[in-house]
Amino acid sequence: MTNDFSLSGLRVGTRALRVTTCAALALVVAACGDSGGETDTQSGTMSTSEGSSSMTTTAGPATSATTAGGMTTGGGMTTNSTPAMTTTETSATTTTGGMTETGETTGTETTGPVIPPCPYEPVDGDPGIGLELIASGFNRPVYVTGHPLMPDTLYVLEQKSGAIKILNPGDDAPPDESFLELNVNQSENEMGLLGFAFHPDFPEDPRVYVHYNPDASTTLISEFQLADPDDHTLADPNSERVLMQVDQPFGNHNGGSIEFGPDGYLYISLGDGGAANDPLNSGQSLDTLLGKILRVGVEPGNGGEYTIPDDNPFVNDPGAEPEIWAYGIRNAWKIAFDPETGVLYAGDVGQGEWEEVSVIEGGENYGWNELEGFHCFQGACDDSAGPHELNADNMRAPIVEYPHDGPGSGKSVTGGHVYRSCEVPAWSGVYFYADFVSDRMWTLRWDGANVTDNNLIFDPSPDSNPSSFGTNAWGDVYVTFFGGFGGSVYRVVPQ
Ligand SMILES: [Ca+2]
Ligand SMILES: [Ca+2]
Repeated sequence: MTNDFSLSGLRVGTRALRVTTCAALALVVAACGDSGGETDTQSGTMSTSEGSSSMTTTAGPATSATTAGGMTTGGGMTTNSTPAMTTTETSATTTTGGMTETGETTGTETTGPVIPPCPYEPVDGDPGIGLELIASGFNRPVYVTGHPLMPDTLYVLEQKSGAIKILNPGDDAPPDESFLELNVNQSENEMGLLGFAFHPDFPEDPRVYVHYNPDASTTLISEFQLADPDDHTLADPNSERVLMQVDQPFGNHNGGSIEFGPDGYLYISLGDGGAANDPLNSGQSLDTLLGKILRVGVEPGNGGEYTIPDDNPFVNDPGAEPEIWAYGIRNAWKIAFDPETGVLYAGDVGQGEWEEVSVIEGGENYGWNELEGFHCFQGACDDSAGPHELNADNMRAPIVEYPHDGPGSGKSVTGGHVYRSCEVPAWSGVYFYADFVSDRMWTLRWDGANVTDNNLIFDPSPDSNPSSFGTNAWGDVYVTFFGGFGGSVYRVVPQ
């Protein structure tokens, strides 16, 4: 295998390699989201289970929904009752970034936790978009997110090692040690460790959540505790509490994201279960958790390991699973909230012709397997709905799509994240997304009613197989690539 990674167009930045133009990588890694036409050799009947059999359909928010995953990028400061961190940041009494307050205890009042001020000098205007290499050498990185109080301390998931690696500021490679290491399925390309979220009150509440496949027929949503509440570098591997177990009828289309919403509930993306054409009709069936976005409270309650929000859209429908938030999903393996607006984006991988990004709203039907993108899938339908409009069958169209062939094409969308960093105010609200197979990357703007911008920004990206986007409390956007020379993590930067 020749590695013809070109150094032209690269320059060394203060921290790491900064890529300012598109360099080509020839190495191709097997697709994760998949393209059309695949069939699984597995067979068997689908049987989802809702985790604890004693789950009930009541209870309110399980978490104090003061923040969405710690993303207080709008300048909001949380004022939890006890300081959660005693790192050097807590000694600051004033800041210039407008994002933090003192973490000191004064009299009987305490404030905290403390997020360091956004460290960047804001860039005027609308600069070019660059990607700064932070670190490489990861084994199939599938997600990156910042520690809620230490935004430039990054937690990176490796799909097949099942490990979560912590990148400290300045690190350019993953450490040997892991924050957590799970035993995950090795045989199925799309399975493994897929999703991760800090509790919204982390680290004061020292719990984290993972979405993974321990074997070829199972998805688990589990909670782990820190081994020591004052040590953010290690989770206790023996502290697993399984919230939800879902049977997987096929090896692919497992979804994979978990994200806390601004309401403090955990949102879970599950694919249609797998194979071609959604043979079990999971997307359009409300009696299965497959092919859905779910919404649950993470505290045990009413005899189960999680709770159902009272205002979930199908709680009063006896034929529907009450966890369902939205349906008609094929394989939205990446979903993300805009931390400022609360808009939920999903990149839903298509089968043979169209890739889409949708804005997810409670109770809505996103079309699969009757729609692929804006188009009818195998048979007649109403394909006249415009972006985010409903068709005649009350199916919600995506906000954008792109084809599998031709200019600007791709074969497996990697849903992105929204930029809210102080570094480039002009980019605030921009959603970055990519294609895992064609390595193209785009930005779009959604104003709540219309896509006001949709631009191809890298053709191709500086590394191969963009596998996920992530963010931190400063609102930076990071990208992970499977890569040709060891998986990598980049940060979106002005150039
Ligand atoms: Ca599956
Ligand atoms: Ca759709």
